[in-house]
Amino acid sequence: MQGRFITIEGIEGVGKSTNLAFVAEWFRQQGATVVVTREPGGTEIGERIRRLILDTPGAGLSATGELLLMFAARAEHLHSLIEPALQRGEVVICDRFTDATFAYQGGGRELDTAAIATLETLVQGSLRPHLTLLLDADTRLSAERVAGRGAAKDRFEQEREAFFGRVREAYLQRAAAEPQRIRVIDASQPLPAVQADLRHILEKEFSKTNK
Ligand code: Z5A
Repeated sequence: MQGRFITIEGIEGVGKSTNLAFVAEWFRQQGATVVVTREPGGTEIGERIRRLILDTPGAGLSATGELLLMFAARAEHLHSLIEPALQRGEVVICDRFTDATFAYQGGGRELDTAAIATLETLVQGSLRPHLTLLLDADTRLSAERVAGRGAAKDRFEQEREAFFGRVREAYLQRAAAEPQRIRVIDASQPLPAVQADLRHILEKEFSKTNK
């Protein structure tokens, strides 16, 4: 199988981590070498930037500072992990990528999306995910799932419902603009139904007979 770049997106608690493992296992069963990673993070520098972003109290980090840190982490991630793995022909599955920047910093923080697009080109050149799996659920359900985990809240999880409403809307607008790349999955369904939808998409896009 050729190098493939798959990203998983959605608002908090929709099941990205849960389903990332499912998607990775599906590719392994196809005989692929799989690299699982996340953003912000994925490299030593990226994980340090992640802690800076998620743990710094709200007033301590401006929206523009947050945006630039996301792309700084991404530049390191692409350079030292994602691009080399794709060049080796591996499948990279990433928990969030630049669609999250358009959704959170563009939609949620209301920063200029044209500026985000400029940074995207600067950092990534023409590299874009081959497939993006957007897990979609309403903000109340996602907040319930996050609360159900009982862990301490990071900077984003402390945001209000309206913030996540804008984030969700920005994701859905991106999916409507790029339906071939971004596939929307109803994440409010029971997990077996979510995974049946994921399997269906993966089989259509990547199963051995389709290569
Ligand atoms: N961020 C940004 O602003 N800009 C960017 O460019 C990037 C990121 C890249 C960290 O992301 C933050 O960074 C993120 C946006 C910002 N903040 N927020 N919000 P993260 O991915 O690490 O954080 P997260 O979105 O909060 O992820 P999460 O909390 O790990 O959620 P998840 O991975 O989507 O969900 P989960 O842990 O798999 O599932 C949540 C619970 O629901 C869990 O108990 C599951 O067992 C349960 N679950 C999952 N699916 C189901 C179904 N179908 N039915 C019932 N229960 C389910």
